[in-house]
Amino acid sequence: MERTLVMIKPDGVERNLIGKVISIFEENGLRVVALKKTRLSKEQAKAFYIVHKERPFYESLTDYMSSGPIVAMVLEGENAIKKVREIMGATDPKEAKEGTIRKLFGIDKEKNTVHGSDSPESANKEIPFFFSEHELIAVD
Ligand code: IDP
Ligand code: MG
Repeated sequence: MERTLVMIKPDGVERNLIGKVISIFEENGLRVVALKKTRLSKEQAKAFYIVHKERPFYESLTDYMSSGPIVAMVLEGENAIKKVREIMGATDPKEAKEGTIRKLFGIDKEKNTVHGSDSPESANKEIPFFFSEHELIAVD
């Protein structure tokens, strides 16, 4: 079993897609072990995306990610990290496969509705960014 950090980004929350997005993950066998709605400050968004600090989209991305509420969750399942990335689809919704969350709901390459950890190392940093150990309720 593996755990990964997922966010529903401000464009998804704003368009009332929380339930639809979580349903897609659940239908694919992933289980929710932690869940919260919150809002990132600009500083928190910059910290979360620090690996992208040299990229041209860093300022815009962190403005956007702090522009409205998000939903953060930890999902668990076999190969959860890779599975979530497949279910989300490519970063740019125009390039995402049919049926993926970003193809279904993404607006553009920035406002692409969901985030998912890209590796075990990322998940190990991103999960504690939002959740303390006692908030992670193991699936039985
Ligand atoms: P990922 O979310 O598919 O892993 P990354 O390359 O890690 O994609 O980029 C992180 C986030 O930064 C993306 O999900 C998207 O919101 C934003 N982003 C990535 N590339 C661009 C771009 O070229 N223009 C605008 N925003 C971008
Ligand atoms: Mg990434």
